[in-house]
Amino acid sequence: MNVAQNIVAGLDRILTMELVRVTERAAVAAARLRGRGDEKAADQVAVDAMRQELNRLAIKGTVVIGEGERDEAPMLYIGEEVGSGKGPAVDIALDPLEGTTICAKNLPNALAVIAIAEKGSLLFAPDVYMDKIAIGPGYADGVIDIDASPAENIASLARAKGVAISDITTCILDRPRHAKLIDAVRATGAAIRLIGDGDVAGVIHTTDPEETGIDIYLGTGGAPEGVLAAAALRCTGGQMQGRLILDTPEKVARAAKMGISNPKRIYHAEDMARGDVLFAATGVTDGNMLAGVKFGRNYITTHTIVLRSSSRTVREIKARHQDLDKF
Ligand code: VTB
Repeated sequence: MNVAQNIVAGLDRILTMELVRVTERAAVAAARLRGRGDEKAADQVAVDAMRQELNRLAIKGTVVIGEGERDEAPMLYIGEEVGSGKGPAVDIALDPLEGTTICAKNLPNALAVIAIAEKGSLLFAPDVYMDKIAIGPGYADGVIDIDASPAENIASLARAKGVAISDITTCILDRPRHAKLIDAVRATGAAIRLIGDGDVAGVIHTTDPEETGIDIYLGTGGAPEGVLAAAALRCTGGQMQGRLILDTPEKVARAAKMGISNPKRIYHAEDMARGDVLFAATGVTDGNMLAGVKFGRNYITTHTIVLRSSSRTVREIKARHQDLDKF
């Protein structure tokens, strides 16, 4: 493939490797504060590290999903311009530490995450809740439906997978708001993996059930995390539907300001992350898919997954960093 074809296909694939450096660096910074009970500090170091590395990339990037509105987040706020400014214009969705509480408690599946897409391709989602449902690749369209009951979705997935309902494992955030959902899933006989935080990982885990043990993600989590998960699913295959929960006039107005005219719209993964998308996630704590950062005497080890939608390539990169000063 020559350079011209490479660019026609979407984003320059060289950026794939560059993104790995970005999440590796954020993950290493956060991992130094694993298990210290200080969520804010862990998040802050991850943000600083990610921003530094991001600003070395040859892109003209705009943060679309970031640390918050400009007035509430000094760095990596929504609308912040990042990158060297010399390169393609891209949208960026990021979460330098997805699962701050998980990291502070040193529990599984904290990640440093980033997605980039061509300018105007990522959903500009307000920081509200999103109702989500996701399954992995290899199923016909229509196997899941956000408007169907949990029992219907689980039965439909079991049929499509050719297994008993009791062989299906769902992933749900452990929150009081999910009490009814949890009861409904338990009544089907399916298993539930309750997670404390980290629904980006929860959704991604559906893409490799044999490795992770998760077949379907259900429930309500952050909308920004929904866009990040959708970006990953665009690359791995799989199906996701999400609907913003705009349950007050204030939220409807906030969403409208961000260009969302239909508050009840159902977004599929391809509506949240369009065109060519690159996605990278590095494990901060050990998880079902990615190992956490390991600090050795002479080197640091990181484990990253990096994905590209136009080629559907899934790469896992285990890096041994011997120049410890670079962090
Ligand atoms: C999830 C999860 C995040 O927020 O989206 C969740 O992925 C949703 O909000 O790790 P609540 O915590 O209010 O339920 C996090 O837990 C934290 O950002």
